[in-house]
Amino acid sequence: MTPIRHDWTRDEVEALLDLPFSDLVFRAQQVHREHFDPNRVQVSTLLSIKTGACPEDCGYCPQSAHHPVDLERERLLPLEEVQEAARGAREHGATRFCMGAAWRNPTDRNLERVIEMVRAVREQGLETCMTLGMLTPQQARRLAEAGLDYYNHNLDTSPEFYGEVITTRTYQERLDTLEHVREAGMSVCTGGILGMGESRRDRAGLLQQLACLPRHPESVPINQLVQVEGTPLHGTEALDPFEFVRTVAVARILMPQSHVRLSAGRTDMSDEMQALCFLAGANSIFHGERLLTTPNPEANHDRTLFQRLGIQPEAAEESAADKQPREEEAVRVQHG
Ligand code: SAM
Ligand code: DTB
Ligand code: SF4
Repeated sequence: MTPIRHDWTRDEVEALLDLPFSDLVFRAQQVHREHFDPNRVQVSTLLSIKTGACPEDCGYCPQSAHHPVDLERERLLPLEEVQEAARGAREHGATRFCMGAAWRNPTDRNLERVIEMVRAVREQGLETCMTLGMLTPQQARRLAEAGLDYYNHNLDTSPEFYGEVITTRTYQERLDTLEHVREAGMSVCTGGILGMGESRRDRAGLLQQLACLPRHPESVPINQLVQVEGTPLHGTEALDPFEFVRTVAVARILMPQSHVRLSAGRTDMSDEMQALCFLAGANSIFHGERLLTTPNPEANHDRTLFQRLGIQPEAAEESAADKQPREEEAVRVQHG
């Protein structure tokens, strides 16, 4: 069994990314089969509960108020609309409902409203995830008490490249929120974006940060940049698809027990590239025709792709296994 490590060096991670493609994918697939059924993929659905006018200046994001993007802004959605969207997601086979808000951080008043949303979505039998920006320890505790299962908060890239993409917050602030989420007892969803003009060493830096967290994130979204006109990163040279697959494979090797999510950017990927990502250990996707503000593949297309590859959607109870004590904790208990 592959040992669970939290002490990867940047050079070790880069050496994995440098492996011949077939050797790398073979290793990733071996690790994948030790921990997961290779023919099961977890399915989540996304809803933007508050859209646009964000005070942050993230260079990739169409929702930033700093960029001249043609985007309809929306205030925090009424509870009924969220309930209706969650019902639709469940009917389409999603087991987790992820709600995103274009905030730097929620105010305490906003927090009250999103807590009602968490309760309502849980009542429909779905797992819940939110991404609302930075949280204080107290806000994280309140969300956890309301029953929020996952919190998404991406590190996005390496610490060195971060300042090239975002200037309104620091990497350390991201790490701090992840710590608050973990301490409150929620499952952590954190990953990054590829294709922003970063180097392979930056991709190694992102993966090293994720794999050296005190406990691996339960969910690791790997996004490909969705290029939106008006954002500073629009026009960035596209990433070689094999480089994307390599990064997925190394995420799988470093974090053997985590769900690795093939996230944004699937509309720009061929079916063959997505199949390579699954082979490299990706085992989660966003399903539904919209991500937050940009398009996602049509539901029918995904259904057909799953059928062609013999993939079954994962049942809710299987991903709930995330909440069981895992191998790394069991080991700590034994020695501790
Ligand atoms: N405002 C909160 C935050 O930044 O944490 C939550 C919403 S934000 C839109 C969630 C994540 O979406 C970002 O961390 C980023 O990784 C991803 N994202 C945003 N725009 C993207 C794009 N154009 N392409 C790929 N991923 C993107
Ligand atoms: C994540 O890593 N990707 C999702 C989710 N977490 C919140 C967001 C992707 C956003 C893509 C651009 C948009 O649709 O606005
Ligand atoms: Fe705001 Fe999040 Fe977009 Fe950054 S990524 S501009 S914080 S919505």
